[in-house]
Amino acid sequence: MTPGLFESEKLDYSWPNAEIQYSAGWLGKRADDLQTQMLGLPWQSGQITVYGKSHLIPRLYLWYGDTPYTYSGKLHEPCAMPKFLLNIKDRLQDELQVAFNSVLCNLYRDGNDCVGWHSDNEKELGKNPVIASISLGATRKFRLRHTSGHVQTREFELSHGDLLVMKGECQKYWQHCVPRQRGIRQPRINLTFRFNYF
Ligand SMILES: O=C(O)CCC(=O)C(=O)O
Repeated sequence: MTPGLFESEKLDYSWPNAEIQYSAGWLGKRADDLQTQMLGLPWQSGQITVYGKSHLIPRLYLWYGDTPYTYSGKLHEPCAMPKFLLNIKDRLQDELQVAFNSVLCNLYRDGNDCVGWHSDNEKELGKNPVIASISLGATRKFRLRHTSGHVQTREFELSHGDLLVMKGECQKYWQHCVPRQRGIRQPRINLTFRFNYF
């Protein structure tokens, strides 16, 4: 039986106007094959400039979508999603009743790879975007903090096959990150489906 969305293990953390929905093992048995398919894709590395100095982004990434997308200072042309990602997108759209037209994929090669505090608040994502995030491979921490004073925080351990959805004013009032966890030797893949207006 395919697990229903948020059916068995549902955790909803609601803050005024910002909501996180978490579904453990949402992908079910599909997770293993999807991980293998994702690892076979042509992952890219990128650079960021901080205080005038160029650094390698500490993870690999891929972009698929119907629109162009600027990531790490580089314009990515529209690029059709492989069929196996279109299938995941369709399932998300059905279950969440939200349209997605793109996916940003991250490959954390091991616990040294990470993403720092940020919000997905690019203009192209529109007001209050719904971001559906799927995890594969190694379990990693996913932290959130409120932008005002960073006092309110929340932490999830995201594991193979899990789905976490950020919606409402999450991107306006909250930041998220995947911190370094140096003991982790296994890769983790993250897929964040979104609607990009460009
Ligand atoms: O890897 C994750 O769970 C989060 C990725 C992320 O924050 C992003 O791509 O903006």
